[in-house]
Amino acid sequence: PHPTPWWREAVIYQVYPRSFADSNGDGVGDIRGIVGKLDYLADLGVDCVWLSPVFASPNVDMGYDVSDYRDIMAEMGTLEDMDDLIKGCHDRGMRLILDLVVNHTSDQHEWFRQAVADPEGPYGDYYFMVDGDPGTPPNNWTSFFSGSAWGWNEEAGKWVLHLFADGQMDLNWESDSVRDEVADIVSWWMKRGIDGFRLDVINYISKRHGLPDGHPFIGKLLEFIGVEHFFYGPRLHEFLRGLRREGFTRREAPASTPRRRLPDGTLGEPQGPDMIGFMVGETPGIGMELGRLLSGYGRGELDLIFNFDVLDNPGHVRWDLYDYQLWYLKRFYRAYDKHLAPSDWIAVFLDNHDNPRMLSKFAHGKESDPAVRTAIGKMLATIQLTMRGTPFLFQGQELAAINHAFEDVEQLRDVESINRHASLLADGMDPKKAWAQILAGSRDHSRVPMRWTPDGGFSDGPAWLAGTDTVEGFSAEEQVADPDSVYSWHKDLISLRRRHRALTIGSLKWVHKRNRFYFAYQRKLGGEVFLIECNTSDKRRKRPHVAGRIVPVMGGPRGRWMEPWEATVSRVY
Ligand code: TEU
Ligand code: CA
Repeated sequence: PHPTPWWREAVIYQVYPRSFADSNGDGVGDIRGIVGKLDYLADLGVDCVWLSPVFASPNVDMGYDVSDYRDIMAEMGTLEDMDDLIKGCHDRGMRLILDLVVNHTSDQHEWFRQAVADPEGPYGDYYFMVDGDPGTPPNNWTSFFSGSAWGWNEEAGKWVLHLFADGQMDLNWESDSVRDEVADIVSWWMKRGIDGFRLDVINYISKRHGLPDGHPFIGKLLEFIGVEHFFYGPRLHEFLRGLRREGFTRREAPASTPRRRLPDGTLGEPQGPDMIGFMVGETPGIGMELGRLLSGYGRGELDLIFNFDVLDNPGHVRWDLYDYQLWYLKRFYRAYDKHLAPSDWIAVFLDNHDNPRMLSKFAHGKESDPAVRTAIGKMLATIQLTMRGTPFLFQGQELAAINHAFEDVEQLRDVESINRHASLLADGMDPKKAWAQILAGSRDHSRVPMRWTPDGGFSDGPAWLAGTDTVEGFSAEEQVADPDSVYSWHKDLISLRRRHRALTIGSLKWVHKRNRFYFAYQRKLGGEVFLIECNTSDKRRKRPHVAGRIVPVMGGPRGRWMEPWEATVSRVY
């Protein structure tokens, strides 16, 4: 039998560095700021930290447009700071993974500059540069950030493909040199001590040969034209296997390795390096079946993928203002459970930097009530931290962070929101309606600065993105001090997981599986059985009967009635 890979038992915490902690008062979060909060993360009990991009970047898309993969963004610090961060994580028993954005580079990247300066030269095939008439793009593909996916480049006198913003140029993975460069970047960071990467839109890297027009009907369904030609391209599996083999497989010893964290939370000796860096793929639109092919155990591709189907009810997109029906969450995880082989594993996430807060989606307008906020915050934590899979928390979830009441597009900083708003208006949409859409779906909701103290505490200066929660009791300082807070609930659950592997690698069996509101299952390993029970509705409901002697561990007592959004974790004897 194979040993369980570390990431199957880990709790991973996503940091959005720009909004986490600012060490020098310029309003932009930085690496020193994160170093200063490592004890906070270690106390919470997370096993691995994932940083959204910190590489050199002109920040057209907040770091998802990289101009140098071997350097740190000026306002975030230096490579030395990064080395301190790696070591600081490892010394506390945490791993550190970075964000690899290699479907595209910034137009400021040296490769792109060389490519446009000399399209016949060595960098000429690094991008999709196509001859044509400046009035007609090579195909009908649209950009995820509005308009055509093609931009006319004056210098090269060619069209260049960008699936995202104007300055995010798609790399041509058909070029052997591109694949070698990416593998070298990964090895370089792995040697510095990084434990793996989250791979940005990694399922988009192989484009159908000839770049044919997208089908207009599919385009209408998906809202973007051309997706069927690159969301699962012909050479995707081959490229992923190559990257794992050439980049993620260690050939050199890393500069540092994480200390082992023991079940009681104390630290042991440093561990030997992982032979293969961890790979979690961001894979929009991939679904369960294709997701299995990309991340199946032993396939030599990705370790995990993110399946975004959980984020919205069927028939809705994130720009719709609607009440998310929580029964769908149960259906989603049950479907997964039915589809998966015992060797499969999933990433369990609810929030990230690309979405409004799920807590707000679930609260149906009631999240301003602190009791509702706390109840839903604990319930979501319970599901996320006891479901069979690897939980990915996003910063602020442990504080029950909610959406921010932005008042005007001028307050937003995200290129997607800003472009979309402009394009809706240009299409003649009523301004009120356009703003309602943006307010429902803007990625900036999750990007407002972390609230460390009641007054903010993120920075001594004005933050790059305004919007601090002001509700009493929900800053990190207050939450840490309160044993009944959402933060403490997270911390207790994480500690419980570490002491009882039934909650991580144990089997999962649904209880009353057809009940729409009773989200309940047992986790079992050897003789140990846990029962997790959540009432995912906003009404009191009678607790269904479960056999056995049931002793609450968290959230008891188990009354005859379950309160709205109540969650309990019990032992079953
Ligand atoms: O996101 C890719 C992605 O497809 C979406 O989730 C994205 O937010 C967009 O709204 C599509 O409609 C990744 C990153 O997570 C995101 O922050 C980047 O902007 C994007 O790739 C480009 O690198
Ligand atoms: Ca700063």
